[in-house]
Amino acid sequence: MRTLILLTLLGACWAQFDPNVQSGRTAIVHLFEWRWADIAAECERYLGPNGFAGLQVSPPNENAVYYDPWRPWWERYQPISYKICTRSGNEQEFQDMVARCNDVGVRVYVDGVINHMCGAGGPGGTQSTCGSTYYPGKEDFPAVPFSSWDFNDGKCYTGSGNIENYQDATQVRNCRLVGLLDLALEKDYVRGKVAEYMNKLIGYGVAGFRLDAAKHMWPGDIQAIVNKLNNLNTRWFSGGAKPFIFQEVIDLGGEPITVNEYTGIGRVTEFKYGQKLGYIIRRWNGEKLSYLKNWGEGWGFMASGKALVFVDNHDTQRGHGPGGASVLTFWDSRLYKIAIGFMLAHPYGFARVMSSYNWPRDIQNGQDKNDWVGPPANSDGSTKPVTINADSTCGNGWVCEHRWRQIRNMVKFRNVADGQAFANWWDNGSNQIAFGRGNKAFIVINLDDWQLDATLQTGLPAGTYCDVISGQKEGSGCSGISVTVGGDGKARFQISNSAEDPFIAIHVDNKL
Ligand code: QV4
Ligand code: CA
Repeated sequence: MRTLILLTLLGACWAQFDPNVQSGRTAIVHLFEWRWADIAAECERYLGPNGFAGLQVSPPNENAVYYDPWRPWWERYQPISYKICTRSGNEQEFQDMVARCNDVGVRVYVDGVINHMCGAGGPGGTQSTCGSTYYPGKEDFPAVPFSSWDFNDGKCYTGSGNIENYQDATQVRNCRLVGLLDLALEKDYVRGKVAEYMNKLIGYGVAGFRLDAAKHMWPGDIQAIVNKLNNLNTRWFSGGAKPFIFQEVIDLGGEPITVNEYTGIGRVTEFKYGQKLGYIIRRWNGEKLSYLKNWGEGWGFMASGKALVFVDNHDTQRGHGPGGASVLTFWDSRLYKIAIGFMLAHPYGFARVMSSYNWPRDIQNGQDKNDWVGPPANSDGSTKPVTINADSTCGNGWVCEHRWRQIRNMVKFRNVADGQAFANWWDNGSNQIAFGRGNKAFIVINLDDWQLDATLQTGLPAGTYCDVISGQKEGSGCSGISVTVGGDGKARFQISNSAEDPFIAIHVDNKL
């Protein structure tokens, strides 16, 4: 009996690390700023059929509306209430999306902005996505309701009331992040309002949450809120399943707050991953691909089972937050595909792919003047739908990296490799590398300035395999390169350094 209770408790604790995905699905996509109606359609027509495990949505709760600059994406990180009412859609559309995605095996994770409300200098009045009235100067949000009692001012000792020094953990938690009104999350009333909002979403069928600005919340406060969360909706999840939690803590070293304070609560974003991978793939600072041999914990990252990994996110792709200079994005598409390919082939962490919209990037002295530009929108500010072109790419300004053949096929590669050990590493001491996943999958990358020509142990059964980067299996043949694996598991690979995609990936589901 005692063991049973212990096991149950352990199960409950561990559950926050479990993404609650359908078995055989392993990677999620951030559909940044997408409308709920478009996401519902994307689940049914693309994400479900192509093996995506889930998706992260932009914050669904009511936010401040800004006209100067005009409808920036970052207004969604300035909550006004917990009504489900944004440019992405209303509550009914949100519910419909979650149900339709779950029905095709695709999970929904909500970006939870619970550290703060809008900026102290926010517009106020009824300038909000649902028309709720608010008074930032008085810290009054009647639609929740929150009043000045519910904010942290009394506990912040900086002159400006803002976070001024990241070396001081107390002000990072108790002061305002870029002027955003900081909630007093130690108050049971505030915790209750936040949990009520999250539980409403859990009721609709969401599978978990990204916790925005987790570094700016005390771990004990986060734990107390998580303890108030309901189990997942049993229409789609097994009884007792807990919401998946991944916390946004940017720990690149050098600050007193580290990810270790948060890994007991749930997963944590591993920001070193995209930063360091950027350095390697760009070959900056003398980095080489061969150094990827011990990628993961060997590089000082948190334990694999605690990590949420990504190449870029909505901040780092436009210079918000620290550490973005080396980060690869769709703007560097050739190297980006390699970075995503590597991430999806490698077993470390739970992986998230980015899906962006285009904006008129304007870099001056290393800073993008247009880093604020919001999603493709009509003149009334409404977000434009994601249209699908005949060649299956997206229109209306949506980039849809997750639909790029190389990326979509590597999501499938990760599913096939799920649970298989990192195996058969090879490198040339420079920028040519290869590795496999058990006897299921194998990838070879050439970023040297010369051709790769090597006969390598793949670990795969003998046969002819279709490369899933240059094409895939179609009917009884390959639309791209084919690779012949001999009875000894070896295959010869030739990759030109000038190829648009200088990498090859094969797996048992694309064997002829
Ligand atoms: C301005 C002035 C302040 C002044 C304030 C007065 O700059 O000095 O005190 O007005 O009201 C926007 C503006 C910012 C403005 C602020 C408040 O850019 O200039 O302050 O609003 O009105 C996003 C954007 C921010 C944006 C914020 C809210 O990145 O630029 O601020 O949304 O709209 C750290 C954190 C980490 C964070 C990262 C970016 O540790 O948690 O910075 N990442 C997350 C999200 C991110 C989001 C937030 C946190 C805040 O991923 O997208 O910030 O929710 O590393
Ligand atoms: Ca705080």
